[in-house]
Amino acid sequence: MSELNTIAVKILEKGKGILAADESTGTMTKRLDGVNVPSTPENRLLFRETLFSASCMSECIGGVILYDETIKQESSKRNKIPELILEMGSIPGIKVDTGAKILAGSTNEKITEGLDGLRERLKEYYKLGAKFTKWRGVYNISENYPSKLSIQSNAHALARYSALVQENDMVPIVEPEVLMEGEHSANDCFEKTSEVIKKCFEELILHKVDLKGIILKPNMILAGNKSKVKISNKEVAKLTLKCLKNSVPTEVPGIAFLSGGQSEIESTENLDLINKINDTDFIISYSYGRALQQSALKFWSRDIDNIEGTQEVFNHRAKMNTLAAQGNWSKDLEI
Ligand code: 5MM
Repeated sequence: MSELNTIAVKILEKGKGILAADESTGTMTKRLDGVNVPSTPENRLLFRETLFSASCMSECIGGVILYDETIKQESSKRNKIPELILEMGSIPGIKVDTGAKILAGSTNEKITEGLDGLRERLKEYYKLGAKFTKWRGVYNISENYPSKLSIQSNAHALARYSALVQENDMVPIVEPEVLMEGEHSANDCFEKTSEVIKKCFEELILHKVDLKGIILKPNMILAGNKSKVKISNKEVAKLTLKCLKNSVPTEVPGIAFLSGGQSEIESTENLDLINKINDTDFIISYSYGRALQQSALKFWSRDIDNIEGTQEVFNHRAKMNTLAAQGNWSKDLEI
């Protein structure tokens, strides 16, 4: 087993998943505004340190994706955040893209940037303790989208990013996110997501990326949030697994879903149903941002000094998702 494969498997072993705490300052400010907490570097750190010191970190959270600001911050005990994460039994990672910008040639779509100077930034993050990285491409579905141009250019960027990350001895998380916003059907989502993922792997192979040393972070197959026709959770699980079986090479060790705007319970339930029918060798787990943090953030905002109470809320959510990643969750475990 290669070293990168060992890291990828370790992050997702035994039902563990990933905490996506890599909100850029703009996004984190929106989240904090939403609960009336001022978005200062101190408050952003306090909330995140509260999560990173919770007991679920050792049993449930195999890896944490950090943002540039956080990886360089010091915890209240004066150790660096990546050290705190390691001490808690988890693995630190870092978001390395610099955001999605308007794609020239297709003004309604986006291309993720951040390749310029990436090799140098990766070396710095490696020294700071990162063992894995993340890059997210975004695609929207409507009559003419995603365009071939957006599918091709984002896949190319994801592959160039992945090759550079592996060159620097870290595991790339490859995140092509087909957004839930829109009127499209689950079938449209199935077709577009399959096309997007297949193109990503075509480019990853062309760029000689070792597929055993990556983690794929896709969306689940869902009907658009404005679609009149919804499908059942069982149907979501079936279509999602079918899409992965058709488009992901078997060498890939692990798949960790994004939650993409689903509620906490819905993303847990869908993950559980997928694992209940998982007949592949892929480890299928979670890499949730909102679906792991929402309740904890709400609780914390009422009293930002209530560390233990906030951790309890976070521990519960992480535990539920770790059960779901093993197909062992049921609704009556929710409190
Ligand atoms: C945590 O949010 C990440 C994006 O932050 P920016 O938009 O500020 O760059 C995002 O990539 C996240 O990691 C994934 O979308 C998964 O998060 P959700 O909330 O969809 O599970």
